[in-house]
Amino acid sequence: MTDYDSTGVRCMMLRGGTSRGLYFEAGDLPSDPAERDDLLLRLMGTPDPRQIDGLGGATSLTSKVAVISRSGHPAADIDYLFLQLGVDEPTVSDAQNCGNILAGVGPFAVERGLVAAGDEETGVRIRMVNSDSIAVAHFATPAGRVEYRGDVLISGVPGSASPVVLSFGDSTGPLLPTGRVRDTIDGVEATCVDNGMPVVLATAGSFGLTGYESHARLAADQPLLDRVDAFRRKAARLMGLGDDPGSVPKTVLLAPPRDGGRVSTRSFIPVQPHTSIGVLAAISVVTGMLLPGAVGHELTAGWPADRSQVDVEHPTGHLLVDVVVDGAATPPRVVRSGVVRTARKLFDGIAFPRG
Ligand code: NQM
Repeated sequence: MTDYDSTGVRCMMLRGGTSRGLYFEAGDLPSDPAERDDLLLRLMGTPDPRQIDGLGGATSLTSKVAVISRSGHPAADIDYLFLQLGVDEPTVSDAQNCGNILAGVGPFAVERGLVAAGDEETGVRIRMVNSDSIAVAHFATPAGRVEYRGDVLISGVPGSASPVVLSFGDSTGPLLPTGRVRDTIDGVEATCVDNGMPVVLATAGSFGLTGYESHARLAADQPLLDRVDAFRRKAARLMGLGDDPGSVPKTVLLAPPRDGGRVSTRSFIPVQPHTSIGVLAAISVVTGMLLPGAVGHELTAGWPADRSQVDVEHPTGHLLVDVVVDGAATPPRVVRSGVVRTARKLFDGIAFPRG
């Protein structure tokens, strides 16, 4: 049996989109999930609000893990299991996916030799184990090496980097997990939708907000956070996610755009406010809004027919998503979704768990 405390664990840290994660090859971690989770918590420095004795960054967006292996699936090159670790609670959850951490998965697979790089560009077919669905990542690999430098800017990340273009196939679960396009939860009109991320949509006004509040203002409003938590727990039951739904669903409050975008959003993941918005969350928000009868559908009236660059406003800028939905089909069907992100390798080496 490996004594990870003395050998350490091979680990790469990458920024993926607006998140940061520890990326591992599955074979470098214990195969027993309980042992693996214990090791990951000790590497991350969880539980501790400051994660002072580990590699986490003291927020949920920087307490993320990707476990990567070659795939046995005929439509995929590699398997990507996403794990969300707690910060001050010793939790490890596979209940959700993460489209930001996904941005680093293709580059990691090339770095580790799990996928052969093309001379200019590489496409990696990734099975997202959490949702059993396929994503494809395209990124630059001049002379067979991952190029991280580039001129693409994404809101919430300083500087620019090389693009990672992500496209998603069909999500396997139902798009409307409650079976309805609209529900009433705690007297609030809501739409529960899942196109890769379970989200519950409501208007900011129904929570007594404008929808333009800063992250700090929302984070300081404990009664609001309590209300969001109660709301999303009821939504979880209606969505079949059970009484202890972990990090899903995310609540996303909508307001008319005010900065040239198509909608303004404030997301809660699942209780603390997001500094921006998750990738699959934004895709699910736009998917839901496009369905006739959904909360926020009226905001789509002025949207152009081309849905390849829907601009979602969030507290620190904009996220552009590509979503085409066939809302006339029964049940409604997603034709296409995708997004452009960037990623950057931060370190590659051996990480040591705390004892
Ligand atoms: O929705 C945060 C993030 C996410 C998830 C969260 C994400 C997604 O911003 O695909 O990216 O929802 O906890 O990384």
